[in-house]
Amino acid sequence: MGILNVTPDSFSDGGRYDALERAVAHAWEMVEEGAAIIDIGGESTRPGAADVPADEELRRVLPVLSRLARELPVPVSIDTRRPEVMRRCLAEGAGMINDINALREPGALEAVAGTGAAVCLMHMRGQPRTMQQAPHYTDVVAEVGEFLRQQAERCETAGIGPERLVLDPGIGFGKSVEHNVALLKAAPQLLALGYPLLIGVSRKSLIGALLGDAAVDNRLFGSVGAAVAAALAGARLLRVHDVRATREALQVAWTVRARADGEEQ
Ligand code: 8Y7
Repeated sequence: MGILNVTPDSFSDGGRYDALERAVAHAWEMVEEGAAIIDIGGESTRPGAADVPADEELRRVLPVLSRLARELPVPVSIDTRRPEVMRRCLAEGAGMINDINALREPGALEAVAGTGAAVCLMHMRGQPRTMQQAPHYTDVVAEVGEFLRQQAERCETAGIGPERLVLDPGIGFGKSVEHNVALLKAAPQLLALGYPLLIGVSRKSLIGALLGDAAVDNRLFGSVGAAVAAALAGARLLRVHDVRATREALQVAWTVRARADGEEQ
């Protein structure tokens, strides 16, 4: 899953892909590099980010979506928490909703249920503005797993079948470095819930911390390492900025693993 930020304040792209043509070109580039899904986001959800009103989010996302949904050979995902944005984007051809709030906003479940769209349910403790202020868990893996199980059940009850669901422990969303590492190691427990797993670690502060305070521009190799580790642990989808680097690393790691296991490639 290639990340396409259309936020003026996105921390790692610096708003460079804000303009429509550049966003479309960047999406195509990621597809040519091997992305199987493009995830468009119009609200910055980095720690400390301010809320964006729905009309502003739509103003950023819709023009890019309407081009990409028609042009791209792969599905387009919309990274949003807002039911109104979900509805408009699903009507415009989005194939997936990536919700860091796991469809908890009133109306979000209903916005998605009657469509055929896929949904990524992500765990987040607190809200982006404050979530990194001393997050506490007694057993982070059990608590995140239980949250995801409940939200998936809520979706299935509303008619969103398991084939439409993806779960994500939400690396960096209300978690310390230790919590994040524990969750990355816990892929087998999370997979036991019976849904595919999505992991997003690309350029995150976790990578910076594990490398000893590496700046955003120096997190590529660490991000690729984390993506490969997550995939080998069982993650099916990886949300990344650097598609080519990740895809090539995965291609080699996967081939070696398959051969080592004596499986077909
Ligand atoms: C994630 C995400 C972000 C993630 C899913 C960033 C929108 C922060 N992170 N969605 N979104 N999983 N599903 O650094 O980890 O990209 S925003």
